[in-house]
Amino acid sequence: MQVVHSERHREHAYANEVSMGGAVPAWEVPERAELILAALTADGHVIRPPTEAGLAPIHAVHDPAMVRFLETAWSDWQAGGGATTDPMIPDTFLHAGYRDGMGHAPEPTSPCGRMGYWCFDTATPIVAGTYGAARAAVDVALTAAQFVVAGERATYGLCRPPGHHAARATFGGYCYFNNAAITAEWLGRATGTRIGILDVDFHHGNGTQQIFYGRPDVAYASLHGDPRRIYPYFSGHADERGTGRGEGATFNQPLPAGTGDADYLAALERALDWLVGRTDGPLVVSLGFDTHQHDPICDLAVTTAAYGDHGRLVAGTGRPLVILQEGGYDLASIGENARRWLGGVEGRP
Ligand code: SP5
Ligand code: ZN
Repeated sequence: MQVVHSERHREHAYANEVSMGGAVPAWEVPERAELILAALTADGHVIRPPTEAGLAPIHAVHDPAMVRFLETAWSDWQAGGGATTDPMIPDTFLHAGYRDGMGHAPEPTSPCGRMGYWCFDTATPIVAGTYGAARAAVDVALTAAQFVVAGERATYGLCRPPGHHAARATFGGYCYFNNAAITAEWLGRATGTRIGILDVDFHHGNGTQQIFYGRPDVAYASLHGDPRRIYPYFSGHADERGTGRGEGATFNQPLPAGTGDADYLAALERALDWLVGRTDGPLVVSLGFDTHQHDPICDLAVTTAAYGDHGRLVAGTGRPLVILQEGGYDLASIGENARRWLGGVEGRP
């Protein structure tokens, strides 16, 4: 299958993220994408560079002021005397309760203030190459989507950084632009169909859900670790089903710790049935391998062999597929997991 990849992801690299107030080694590292690329190249997939899509498809989904912040954050930080090569990580956040009953806060002018205004966690640093890599990841996703519009049955975008935690006007969770949401929005306009998004990253795709929560034309289905115990904690409960005209167009399946292959596959079948019943166009897949049994920051128990079954099942819907990389942090298995998943889509053992 056509695999779209950009080397620009390498410019987005930092040593640490902050977890419960302390620096820990970063999990979302360039090697993740390099290992997937090597495995897919060895498996005979055709690797393509992205074409540049520009800002319009990003502005169709994200607040242009947040896009502007991401573009200028690093240079403003440097110009303002930050004068350090340390990654930018916020220390003060716009919590929902802060301005309860007081209306909207204006965007601050200082780099630290702006960081906390737009970013919602301490695991999503900005470095010099972050914006370029995030733009390239969007181009990767949209180029994969263009192949599907041109008639390919399935394409894979090796997006890095990932995207599904980025909402209309806030970013976090290793994500800056929501590659899957931008792609779904673009595909809906290009095809005039109702698009489905299947999110099988281990974490709830809070950003994707938020972007389409009030809309009937894009259906969102997610399987994920139960937010009562798992990041991002504040969304993904089973009773979140959309709102207004979007009522019923969101499907959430929280999963217990230790969920293994049989239970995961059964949940995946239910999510696919639901999506096929509510859409008539391509499916965008937010694909994470952090459901794997050896993932270092997650707690499910999916095996490498089972990812072939996942790909086969998703392809069995008969829908065109735009498959986009999200998370997955076990470097020992990530390449083989990707090879199996895409092999399953192509009906290979
Ligand atoms: C795209 C994606 O997979 N984003 C995930 C972001 C998770 N970020 C922080 C996770 C904090 C996990 N703390 C785990 C403690 C494990 N002992
Ligand atoms: Zn994840």
